[in-house]
Amino acid sequence: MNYVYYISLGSNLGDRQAYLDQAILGLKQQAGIISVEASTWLETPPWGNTEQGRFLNGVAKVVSSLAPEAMLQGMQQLEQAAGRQRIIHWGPRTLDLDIVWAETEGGAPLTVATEALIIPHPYLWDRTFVLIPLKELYPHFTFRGQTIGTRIAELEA
Ligand code: PH2
Ligand code: MG
Ligand code: MG
Repeated sequence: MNYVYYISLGSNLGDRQAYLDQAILGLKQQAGIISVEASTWLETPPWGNTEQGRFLNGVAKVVSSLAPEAMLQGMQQLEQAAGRQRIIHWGPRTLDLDIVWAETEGGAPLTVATEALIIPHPYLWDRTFVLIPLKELYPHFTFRGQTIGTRIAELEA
């Protein structure tokens, strides 16, 4: 069975575009990955901890035979390859990859709630830097009875 993962990518340190490009390339090269489609990249003000530089953000749609835990491991390898240091929670980072939404190829939503991984991402529905690129790849996405377009408009109001 294959899974469809929607992965949020972000960088606000160093050559942000290069880290993101490298991450997309790295995803494509991993075992168990069937396809990778990236959104356009957008520059966004920092959300949460606002005392840091602007981010470059996007979302990738990844079709994969890997179960969520294995998918996460591969993503963490890519973060480490980008020299990611975990010092400050929500602090500056060279590369952050988060699974924000996942479903089966048949379209059945996947939920995971372990110490290491929560799907859907707890802040999925609160962050325009995730929702705007996600809408590009998944225009008919709905969550909690609301369309993604309506939610973006609400957050931007
Ligand atoms: N990631 C965070 C915290 N704040 N803000 C923006 N604009 N983009 C991010 O990717 C981001 C953030 C924690 O993961
Ligand atoms: Mg994150
Ligand atoms: Mg993360």
